[in-house]
Amino acid sequence: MTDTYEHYIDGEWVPGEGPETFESENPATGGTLGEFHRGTPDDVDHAVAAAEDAFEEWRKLSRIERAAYLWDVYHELRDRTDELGEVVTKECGKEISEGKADVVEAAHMVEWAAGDARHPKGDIVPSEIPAKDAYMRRKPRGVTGCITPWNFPVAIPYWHMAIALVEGNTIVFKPAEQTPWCAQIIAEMFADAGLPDGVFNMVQGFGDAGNAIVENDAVKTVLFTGSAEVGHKIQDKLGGVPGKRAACEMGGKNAIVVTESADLDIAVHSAVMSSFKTTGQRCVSSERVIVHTDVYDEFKRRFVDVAESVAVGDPLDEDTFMGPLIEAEHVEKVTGYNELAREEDVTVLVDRTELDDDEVPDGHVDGHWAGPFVYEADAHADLRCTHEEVFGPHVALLEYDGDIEEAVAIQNDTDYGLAGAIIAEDYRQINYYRDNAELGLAYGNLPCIGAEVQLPFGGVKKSGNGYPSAREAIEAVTDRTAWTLNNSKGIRMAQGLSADIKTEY
Ligand code: UN1
Repeated sequence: MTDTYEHYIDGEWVPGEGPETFESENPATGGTLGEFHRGTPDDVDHAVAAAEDAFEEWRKLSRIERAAYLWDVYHELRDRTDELGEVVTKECGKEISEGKADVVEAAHMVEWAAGDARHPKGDIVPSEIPAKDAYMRRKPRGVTGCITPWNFPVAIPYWHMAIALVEGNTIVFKPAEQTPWCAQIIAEMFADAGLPDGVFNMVQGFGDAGNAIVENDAVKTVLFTGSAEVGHKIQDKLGGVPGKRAACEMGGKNAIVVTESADLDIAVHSAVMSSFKTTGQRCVSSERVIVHTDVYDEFKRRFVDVAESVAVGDPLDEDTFMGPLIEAEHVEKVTGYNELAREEDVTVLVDRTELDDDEVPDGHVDGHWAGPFVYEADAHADLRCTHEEVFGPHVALLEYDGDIEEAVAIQNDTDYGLAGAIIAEDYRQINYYRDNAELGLAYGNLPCIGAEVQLPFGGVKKSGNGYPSAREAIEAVTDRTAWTLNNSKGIRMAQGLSADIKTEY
């Protein structure tokens, strides 16, 4: 990439009002991938105005007509999966199978949304009165702001946008500043699909641009996926504003529970996948493994063995399991939490925070590396390291002695409630966990990552308000109308309410 890439507003590529540009960096090498104009609040306001103008025409199309544009995007995502997977890997550092899976997940979401356009919708609702027909309708809410993270730079924008568009909303998209190249390609795909001007707009930039979306009165819905810190600010700002809606999906301090009945092959495999895939940088990644004392020593030995040897390196190399962290500040954050754990007196079992020189691949010394950090801690102690989200390969082993109630109490001892898994062969333990773990996404005998797009995705407690992905996203971007039609010439009311108009004469 050589030019300075632009915003996409009202069907045009524009440099925007601001003088500043920023660069996209390859986190594995520190090299520059491209230069981008930095959007200002004014650019956002232009984009919102364009989206507002486009809304009236766009909402008049049928859902099937709107979905037709998305099928073009779907085919492009499918045809270019390998190429775009490499772009994802280069820009956000996920190893190559994950880079491609990000694009596949995006295609699945577009397929779900566009396919859903032909499905019957709504409910027919009975009435006490035979001549009344009642049914539910959904209407698009209008301009939708989509603020998305870097860790799924293609998939998550489509989680937000595919459904919002099919439902008849128009979009202002503010991608993460770490992954503008992926966002550029997303915008090119919408431009290629020939969406009417103003239906989709993208402003590249930082938090000030995101904030301008949140603060613009014409934006009816904000879809946000990212850090709890930012998500809660958005919820606080919009929570009390009539007519505004914020659907926020944030992080977790997710856990895997391994009971005494567990198959330890499944337990170790699931815990390694959950903790180290994406270098621990999924909002569903697990940073706690809660293990029954009867199987603790064997689990610990096997988990530590893998953590010591798991392949950290060039994410484009198919033999790599973990790529780099996203950026230098994030290495500092993760390193800080690893140091904090030591200060909190945990027992460190594996510390690959700084990789050995021979582990860093040639040409990658300026990458943002940090390997697994594993420790054991008291399951009942009030430690910051076992309660705060690190968003990295930082894992606490927490031993428990007791029944499943005890394990679930430890699992629930967090402000968050996004994802978790139980590894057990005893169905009573599994069912207890299913019914009592405070989670939006719960798994049995599986890693707690890798949800498919047709599942509702989202958390409880501090992790969010449970809207994103599939059906639930439809609720976020539409308003319901309960519609009742009288087919008779007379008016008859329900509940025995008199319809007689009584006069004095
Ligand atoms: C995220 O963790 O930030 O369930 C999103 C998964 C993916 C989405 C993860 N489908 O792991």
